[in-house]
Amino acid sequence: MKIIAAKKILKANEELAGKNRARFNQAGILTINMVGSPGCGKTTFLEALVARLAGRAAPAVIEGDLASTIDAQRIEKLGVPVVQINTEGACHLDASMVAAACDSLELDGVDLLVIENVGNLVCTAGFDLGEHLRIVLLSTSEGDDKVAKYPTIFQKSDALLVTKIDLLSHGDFDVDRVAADMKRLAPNGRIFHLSARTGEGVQQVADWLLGKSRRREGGLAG
Ligand SMILES: Nc1nc2c(ncn2[C@@H]2O[C@H](COP(=O)(O)OP(=O)(O)OP(=O)(O)O)[C@@H](O)[C@H]2O)c(=O)[nH]1
Ligand SMILES: [Mg+2]
Repeated sequence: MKIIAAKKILKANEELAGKNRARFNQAGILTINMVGSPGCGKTTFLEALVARLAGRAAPAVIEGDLASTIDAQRIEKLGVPVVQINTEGACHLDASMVAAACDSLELDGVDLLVIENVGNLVCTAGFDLGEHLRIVLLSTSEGDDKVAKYPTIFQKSDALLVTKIDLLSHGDFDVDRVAADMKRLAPNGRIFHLSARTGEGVQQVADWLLGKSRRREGGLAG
């Protein structure tokens, strides 16, 4: 019987992720790995973000889901280049899937590549895709204990987007508790509060990403 150690698989993924990152660096593309539970608002945020990038940066999107092209269709409607990855059961994207998706995306002229990972707060934490930034979304309807209960993904993220803040008055979500837990796990992580429904807070995230993107164009890509 052959046994392949998980460590080996992770090492192979790391190597491929490094190749992806080198490819993005060479093309001057800022790449974002967007993670969060099913339904936390990833695609809706992305739709709102695309509207705020208009005329300022050219985005492209890779959508990851177990099945269906529902999210890719939503992005395609906005006129943004998009590829859908169907993992057929796998609970996260990996670097080889992203490399394959990039081969079928026209990346010339793209400034910002957003990868919407499979909805999952656990498995997505272990797999580098070759991104420059990892952004984790947590919606106010999921509960304010989630950062403490699923620490790894938050620890490994550059920013936390607390989404659906328009629902705050309908529940007991404590934004201060979440911010304190995030600060403890990722002291340098940025925290944004937004509602893709009302648009509140989306511009701040767009400006932050554009700032990062411009720095890459300025030759700081590494
Ligand atoms: N009230 C409110 N609802 C939102 C907001 N953003 C998203 N939703 C709703 O939340 C549901 C899920 O949103 P999606 O954007 O599809 O979530 P997702 O994270 O992309 O879901 P998966 O791709 O399946 O993991 C939809 O019914 C959205 O309309 C928001 O800011 N406020
Ligand atoms: Mg989605």
